[in-house]
Amino acid sequence: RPVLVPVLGDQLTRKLASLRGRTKDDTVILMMEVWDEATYVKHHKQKIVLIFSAMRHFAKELEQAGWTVDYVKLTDGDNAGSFTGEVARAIERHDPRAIHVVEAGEWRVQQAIEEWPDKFECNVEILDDDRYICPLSEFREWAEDRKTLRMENFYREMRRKTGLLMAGDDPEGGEWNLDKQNREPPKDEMDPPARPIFEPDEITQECIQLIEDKFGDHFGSLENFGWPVTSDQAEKAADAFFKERIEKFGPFQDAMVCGQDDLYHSMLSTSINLGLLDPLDLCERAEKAYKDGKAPLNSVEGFIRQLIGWREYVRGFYWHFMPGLESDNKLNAQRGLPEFYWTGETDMRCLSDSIRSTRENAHAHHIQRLMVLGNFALLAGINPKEVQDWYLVVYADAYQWVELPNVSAMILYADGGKLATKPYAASGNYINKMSDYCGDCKYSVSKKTGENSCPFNSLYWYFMDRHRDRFESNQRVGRIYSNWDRMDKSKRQDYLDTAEKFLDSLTPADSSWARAD
Ligand code: FAD
Ligand code: DLZ
Ligand code: SF4
Repeated sequence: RPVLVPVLGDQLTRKLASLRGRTKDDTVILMMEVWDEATYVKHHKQKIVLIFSAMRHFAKELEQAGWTVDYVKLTDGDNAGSFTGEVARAIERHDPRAIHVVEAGEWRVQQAIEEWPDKFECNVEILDDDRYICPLSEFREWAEDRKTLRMENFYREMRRKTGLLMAGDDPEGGEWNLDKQNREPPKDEMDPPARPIFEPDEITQECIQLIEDKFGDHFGSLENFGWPVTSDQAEKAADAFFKERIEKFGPFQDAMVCGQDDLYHSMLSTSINLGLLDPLDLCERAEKAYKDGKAPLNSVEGFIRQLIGWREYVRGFYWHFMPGLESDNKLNAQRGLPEFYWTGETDMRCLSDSIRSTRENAHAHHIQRLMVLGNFALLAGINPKEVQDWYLVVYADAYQWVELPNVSAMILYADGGKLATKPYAASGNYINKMSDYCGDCKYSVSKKTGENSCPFNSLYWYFMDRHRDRFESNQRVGRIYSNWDRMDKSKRQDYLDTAEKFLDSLTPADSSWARAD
């Protein structure tokens, strides 16, 4: 009797703990396209194509290497629709002596897996996902010892643990974090090389047909589909980043240019999250680029911090604070998501361009997600549930373990400040400084209130005034209230009226964009 190894859609690597050390004649690998996963939110079409195509390619590679793969397609007649249902059917087919499965990335799926030992008669082993640098038990231990959790402290531990950019016990170059050097606004002559686009092959074409057919009403366009769907393609995408873009990755990390969707970002998150790329290997390549004199320390440190700092930190944070994190709403934000998040139809140029990129590429870069789309949702007081659904739907790299901490805690402050020391709230001034959006916008960024004033300006004060009780004592933002208090009463009222008028003009989105009725 074989061992049954279910491999989930975001576990696409032969280095997976459940596959390592197994022999081919003793193992059946089970991969499942299931309705539950494809529809728990109405994912961007590119996201489903990416996952299905990458799963199908991975299954083919395994089969070519001599493994037995039982691959269940979405349209297979008896498809049970869920992971648990499909494992039950596979048990009937293969009569395994045991099931070896790597823990799921997401709470929802892990809850289901944890029922398997009681549900199924064979032995079920749930293994740690050791593709991450920090096991969940280690994060828990680290977090339980502390009153406040800070990414920066966690990150230093990860630097020590991995030895990346370390000079003995000290950080390479004397400083742990070079973020100060990574805030350059865009330059006129910026001309970032395009990332490689991978033309859909036959397998991907089939997935495109399937998704158009079954999920044609989901958000997003499939025209630009060019994501890596195999580890070979993902390695090529990484090669291009290390050759052409890492040098300027750091300085322009927070820059935004209308119509330039990739800039100097790696564009590797979809591949990393699927398992096609190993994050530690990427960090080692980045470190080598520094040591070989091909990239400056601020770029390399910035890249490594995103991966062994932020990425690992949000994963630990997610599991530490679930399931409460999902329903947290400490700022009591109740407004519905504006329809323009789905249609892109707004005169606010920063938002419409970020939404265009999201629709065309199933991607927007970090500062668009944080300081344009996120900042707006925070200031306007959009309820966290709708914002969470939106981010989970629209990005090809979105899985709840990484989306939720970024959305709920980082942008919306819905956790009450467990993750961020201050709300990421900013007026139009910030967007103007870091982008070329404002010049051609219908709104005037220099106008603070009234007709055609940039909505971020009045929304900023509307937000700060609304949450004065909470933020006045905050060391990092409390000081701004003296500016507010120095303004004439009528000016303050002007800000609040302008913001309210703008908010009243917004059409709320229909919930059927994100979830089936
Ligand atoms: P780069 O800028 O090249 O960064 C390199 C890598 O660092 C990324 O590939 C990613 O793996 C990692 N990284 C960077 N920032 C973060 C972060 N804040 N959290 C976790 N990992 C990070 N990333 C996702 O992978 N999935 C999501 O669902 C997701 N949702 C987000 C929602 C919001 C509101 C915000 C502010 C950020 C979110 N991010 C998410 C993080 C980040 O925006 C994306 O990882 C990044 O834009 C992906 O593009 P890139 O590969 O070019 O990243
Ligand atoms: C996101 C997704 C989608 C759309 N479909 C599937 C699927 O049909 N089969 C599968 O194995 N995985 C899918 N995924 C990714 C899963 O949601 C992912 O494996 C979970 O995040 C694990 O927690
Ligand atoms: Fe965005 Fe305001 Fe600038 Fe328009 S003026 S692009 S709304 S920040």
